[in-house]
Amino acid sequence: MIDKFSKLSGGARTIVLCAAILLIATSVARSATATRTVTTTAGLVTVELAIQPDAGAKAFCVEEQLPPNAAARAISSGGAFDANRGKVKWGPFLDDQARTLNYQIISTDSQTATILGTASFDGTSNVTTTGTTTAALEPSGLDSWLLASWGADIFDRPERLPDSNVDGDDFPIAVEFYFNLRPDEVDAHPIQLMRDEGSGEVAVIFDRQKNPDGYQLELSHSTDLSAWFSFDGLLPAVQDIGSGLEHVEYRLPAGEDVRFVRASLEQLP
Ligand SMILES: [Ca+2]
Repeated sequence: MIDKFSKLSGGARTIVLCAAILLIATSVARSATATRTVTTTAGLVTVELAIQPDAGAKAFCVEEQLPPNAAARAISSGGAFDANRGKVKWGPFLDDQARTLNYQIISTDSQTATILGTASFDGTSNVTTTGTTTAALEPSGLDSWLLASWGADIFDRPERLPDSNVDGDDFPIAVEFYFNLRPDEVDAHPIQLMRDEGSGEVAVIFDRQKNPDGYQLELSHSTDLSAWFSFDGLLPAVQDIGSGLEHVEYRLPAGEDVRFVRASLEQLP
């Protein structure tokens, strides 16, 4: 083929030469890389992206496509989560500097998620992100519950804070989460007391999260609202009721006509 072209006119040779330059330019652009690493620590899934633009790149953007029922939090480097499209987006970065970008994934479901991503350089060269493309996701307590209750934009709103009380009932968000109440509707007290007419025992009954995310319930009982006694030593009957919840029933011994139960929720350090 080369011999054949060499016999053509000078103009034809010029065209061949331009084609060669274009091939070189394309080759250089493809040397840019985007590499994903996924790590899980204490149930928290963190994704890290190592982005290496070509020298001389003028601008680049990076995107990650998350699976359904998942959202990104703690996004570095000015990135943002587009809840409508399920995408994490960064940029444009107006230089050719290598960057490490990261975020955490919150999921409402147990799922093995596929994560796809690209880095786009100078608006023309798209590089598919390589490296780890799957992540084992599990519901992770309060954040997963917030995501399921309100959607991904909750992480940008003050209502997510444990002490906030959006619906004006007696229960801040941490309590609504622990007992799986409705965060935007007024709830009745989640702990019920029922006297067993046969044995005279008082049942203390409630549903709660199986994964309370560091929150711990302290219960005490009284007959006169003055002297309070811990539930320590009382062994509850616990039943898995699905959806990440369990049904709990304590029994207070018979012998008292009046019972009061006091509950407080604390977050372990
Ligand atoms: Ca409520």
